[in-house]
Formats: sequence, C-alpha cells, structure tokens
Amino acid sequence: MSNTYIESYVEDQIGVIQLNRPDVLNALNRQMIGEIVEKLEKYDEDDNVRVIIMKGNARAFAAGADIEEMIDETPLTMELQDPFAVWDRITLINKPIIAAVNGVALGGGFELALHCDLIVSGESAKFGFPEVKLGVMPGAGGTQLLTKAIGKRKALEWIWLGEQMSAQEAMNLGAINRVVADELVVEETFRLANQLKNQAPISLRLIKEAVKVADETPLMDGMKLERKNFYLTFASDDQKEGMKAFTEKRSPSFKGV
Ligand code: CO8
Repeated sequence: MSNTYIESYVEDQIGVIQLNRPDVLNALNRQMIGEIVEKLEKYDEDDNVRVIIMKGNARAFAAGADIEEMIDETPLTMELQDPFAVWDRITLINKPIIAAVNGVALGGGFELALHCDLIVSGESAKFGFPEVKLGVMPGAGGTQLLTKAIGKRKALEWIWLGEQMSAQEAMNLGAINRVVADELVVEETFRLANQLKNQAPISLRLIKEAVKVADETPLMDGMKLERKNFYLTFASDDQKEGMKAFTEKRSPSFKGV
C-alpha cells in the first residue's frame, strides 16, 4: 500500500511516522489508520528501529475521526465493517511508541496519542473527547485508555463534558508525560527517544509487556509475568553487558540480543 496520508522515515534507529493530512487537521480516515498500523508493524519488525515516534504538525496531532467519512454510516454498516477493530493491532506493537503532540489531539486523535506509550506535548496543545457533542462517544479505546490513565471520576467528567483540556491539566491528571514549549516538542521527543534507544531493547520490550498486563490482569498474574520476564532477561547478551558495564564503571553498549 503506498502511503497517502502519512510520511515516514528512519533516522538513527528511530522510526518516525508523520501524520500528513494538514488540510483537515489530520482527521483520521480509514485508509490513514490502515497506513499508520501497517507502518507501526513494519517498524516493530525492523531490526534497525528501536523506538517509534508519531507526530502531527503545528496545528494538529489529529482532530479526530474523519467526520465526513462517518456521517452516513448506520449501525449495521459499522457493525459489519467493524472499522475500529484494526486499532487493536496497535496494542500489539512491542517497541516504545512516543507521541509528539502540537495543536489539537481530539477524539480519535486523542485515542491515537493514548495508544502511544508516552506523550510529549506542547504547552498550548489541547486534548479532549468532543464526541459527545456529535452525539457519539469515543470508539477506539478512549473510554478504556483514559480511565486507566486518570481514573473513572475524572475520565467521566472529561468525556461527558466533551471539553478541551490544556496540556498542563492533562499532565496534572497523569494523562500525558511531559509539557514543553511548543517549538521544542519534536526536539524533546527525539531526546526521549534517544534515551530509550540506548536502553537494552529486550528489557524495554519485556517491561512494556509486563506494565500492560498490570492494567489488564489480577495483580498476582501480573507479578508472575513480570518475574518470568525478569528471569528471561538473563538469557540475553545485553543483560551480561549491562551488568558487566556497571561493575566496570562504564556505559553499556547494547545490541538487542
Ligand atoms: N473530520 C473531518 N474534517 C475535519 C475534522 C474532522 N474530525 N476536524 C477538522 N476538519 C476540517 C474542517 O472541516 C476544516 O475543513 P475545511 O477547511 O474544508 O472547512 C479544516 O479541517 C480546518 O478545521 P476548522 O476550520 O474547523 O479549524 P478551526 O481551527 O476553526 O477549529 C477544531 C479546529 C476545533 C479542531 C475543529 O476543526 C473541530 O471541532 N473539529 C472536529 C473535532 C471533533 O469533533 N473530533 C471528534 C470526531 S469524532 C471521533 O473522533 C470519533 C472517534 C471514533 C474512533 C476513531 C476512529 C478513527
């Protein structure tokens, strides 16, 4: 599939996905989501990529699902085509994904950011779920992911009211990770990606898996999986290199094996 709505490139082991539908504030139509998911999966398989960055442009990370595309849908067409099921594939990506948010992240755009593992935002960015104002509701994980991030009470208030929230408020609630000056968002995101890139890839992957199940399974199952993953790191050269480097008081050089 040739990419129409995204641009992508790999730079120094960081795979970048640039949402590129600026005329409609990166409104997410089905083809665009398909392109994003396919590129994420490609990066996940690419040994030359260690961290993934997803970014929009100055006005918008993404202003939500493409309303024009959805307007004439019926419950039956939606149910039969199940257009949002493809989003589940994002939850299977093993590598760290960082969202760089400028402008608006609304509706499906906020859901896309919440599907990323870390969110870096510009100080004037706005986050929200305006779906209630369109007579619908979040449909690609917003009720689940936001509630897990900030708790039921605040999630309900935010999604029920459909209001935009400032980056600072979003950070205070724990919905996003970092707020920086608008013009520094991409730089800060790359800084973070570079830090992650130098960590042991197998550790990053197993940590992501274990942290995810903390949300999804009873505590004891999560503890067991975390332990198993911890023990597994000892099968890697990077564990040996990491611990050896510590004892030799030097920086480790990780290879991903
Ligand atoms: N869909 C389609 N077109 C859009 C969208 C959108 N979500 N958002 C903006 N656009 C278009 C506008 O129609 C406009 O196009 P044109 O120039 O041809 O008129 C262009 O982008 C610029 O937008 P505005 O002129 O409105 O720009 P403003 O700066 O005045 O306003 C806003 C910016 C506040 C972001 C405004 O555009 C807005 O309210 N957009 C809609 C936001 C919204 O309601 N999002 C939720 C959509 S529903 C949803 O996401 C459901 C999620 C379900 C799962 C996700 C699956 C992908």
